[in-house]
Amino acid sequence: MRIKLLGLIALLTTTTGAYAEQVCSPRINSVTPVNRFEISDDGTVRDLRTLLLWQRCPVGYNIDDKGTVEYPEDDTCEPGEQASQMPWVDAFAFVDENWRLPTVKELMSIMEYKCFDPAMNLTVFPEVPGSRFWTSTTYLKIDEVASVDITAGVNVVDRKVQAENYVRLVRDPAATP
Ligand SMILES: [Ca+2]
Repeated sequence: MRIKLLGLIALLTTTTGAYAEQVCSPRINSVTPVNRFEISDDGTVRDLRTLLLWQRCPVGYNIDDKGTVEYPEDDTCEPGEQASQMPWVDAFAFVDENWRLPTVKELMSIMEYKCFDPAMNLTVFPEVPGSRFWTSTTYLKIDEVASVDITAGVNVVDRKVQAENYVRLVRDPAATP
């Protein structure tokens, strides 16, 4: 047990690099297998369980399918011109009549608990260097918002103005033609 714990500490302390190595447990069943999703060639993905439509990359990144639309395993999120990590208020510049910030419950619904760093299916949602994503879920304390740290797939609390997090937009099924 002690050795396992030390191993975990070593793992946590060595994952400060931009692209850390994702670790997945073969003993835990995947909750976000690829077949739960319908990946489109426009950078969006439909979650067939919740019917929500997600952007595969955060705001500020563009999907690169590497010329193989039918093979999502090699897809990456490439940084574009826009800033990608921003204060909570700035996220609303990317919201329109269709795309919005997810609630904390919605964002937690695409976490993959089989994996750590990040706790996400990287075929469906390609990796980016940071780990915290904004949600639309606010608290009674006026300057605090729920965000999700995808390293372990946990709900955390961030300050609206001081923190700079990623934005992954979501769209309701009814808003999709
Ligand atoms: Ca591809």
